[in-house]
Amino acid sequence: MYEKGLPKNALFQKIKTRLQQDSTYRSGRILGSMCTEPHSFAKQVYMQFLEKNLGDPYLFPATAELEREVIQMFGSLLSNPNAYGYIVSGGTEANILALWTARNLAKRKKHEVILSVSSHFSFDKAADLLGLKLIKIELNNRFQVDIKAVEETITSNTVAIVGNAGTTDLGVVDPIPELSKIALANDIYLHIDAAFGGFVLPFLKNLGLPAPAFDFRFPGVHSITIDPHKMGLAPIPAGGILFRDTSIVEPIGMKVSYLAGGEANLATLVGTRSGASSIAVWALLMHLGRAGYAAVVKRCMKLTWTLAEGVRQIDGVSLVTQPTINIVGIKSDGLDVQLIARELRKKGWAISLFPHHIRIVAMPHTKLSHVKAFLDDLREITKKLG
Ligand code: 0PR
Repeated sequence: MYEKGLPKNALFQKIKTRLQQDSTYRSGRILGSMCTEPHSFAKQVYMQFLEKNLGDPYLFPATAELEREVIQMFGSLLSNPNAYGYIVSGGTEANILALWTARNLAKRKKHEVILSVSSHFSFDKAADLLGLKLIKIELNNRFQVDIKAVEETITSNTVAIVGNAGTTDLGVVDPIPELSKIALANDIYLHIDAAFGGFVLPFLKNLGLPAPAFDFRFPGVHSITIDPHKMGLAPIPAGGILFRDTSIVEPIGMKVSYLAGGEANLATLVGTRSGASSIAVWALLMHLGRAGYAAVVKRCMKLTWTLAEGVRQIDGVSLVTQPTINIVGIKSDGLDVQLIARELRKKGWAISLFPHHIRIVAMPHTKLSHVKAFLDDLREITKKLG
């Protein structure tokens, strides 16, 4: 810090120069991110309400009401208008809240959680924080969790099963109806991680596409993560956690007595938290409506198919699996996928690299010209390496 502050204009200039090395969604080079340029209306709204703090809902009861309405809207999208929940900092916090709830509800001495090997690493964080043992289950030939293995792994220590609705690496949906049956039969908490897929899967049906069902219509499902700051076009931070009803979160609720409006029962991980996030998400849902989101998903799915078809036509690479949502996994049988990724990155493509495949996410900021340019480079690289 300087002794004497610098003028604002000089600082804006400095910030712009300093941030020049950052990637931008506008450049079209970001093909490996699950986030995107926030919708301009959401940005406008967000910036106007930065002072709102939902950590003290009595000071901002009207903002708290908008958050409740957002949760209701998500609830009806996910077949349960009575859902209870919060707009949180992201999928990580949402997943931690779900497992925290499951652990405390179960009231056991040992705590095991069953989930697939392709579950997001936020569950590893949750396990470390909450003292849970994760039992990771292998995948079937469709890259879903192996249901039989889940069933066989249940013990009296199992406090939760996690199902994925849109895995991070391939966008695959686990067999949620079966998981729900298993969870009900064994009286175990079932959490669904739809952090990414939650804003895609409900709109596929509108487009006449196969959409695996994953939501509260299955009675075993206790909670769902659904993140507005991924495919929801909301400014960061905006994750979402929904519980089947308000009673489920009781074991993690904190009664806070000293707030201005009296006692509050708060069941979030963080205290002070952004009200602007909830207001911006509310505004976006009202502005875009289901049709608006369906249009966003349609565009992304068209790009996904163009990409998938392009990959099929390039010698040396192939699809890991047919994409369900706007995530494409590219593998190679003959070439080293790590090498391909390195060459792509040299050419300026920001792609994600998993142990055996490259992941491309066709996001709202992606254009057809970006996909075509990427395919041209991929063709050239595989030719060179082949
Ligand atoms: N659950 C799933 C299925 C996810 O894919 C992610 C994040 C999370 C939970 C955690 O969400 P938060 O990151 O909001 O806490 N998946 C992305 C990923 O790992 C996160 C991401 C986003 C990474 C943008 C890079 C990036 O540029 O790919």
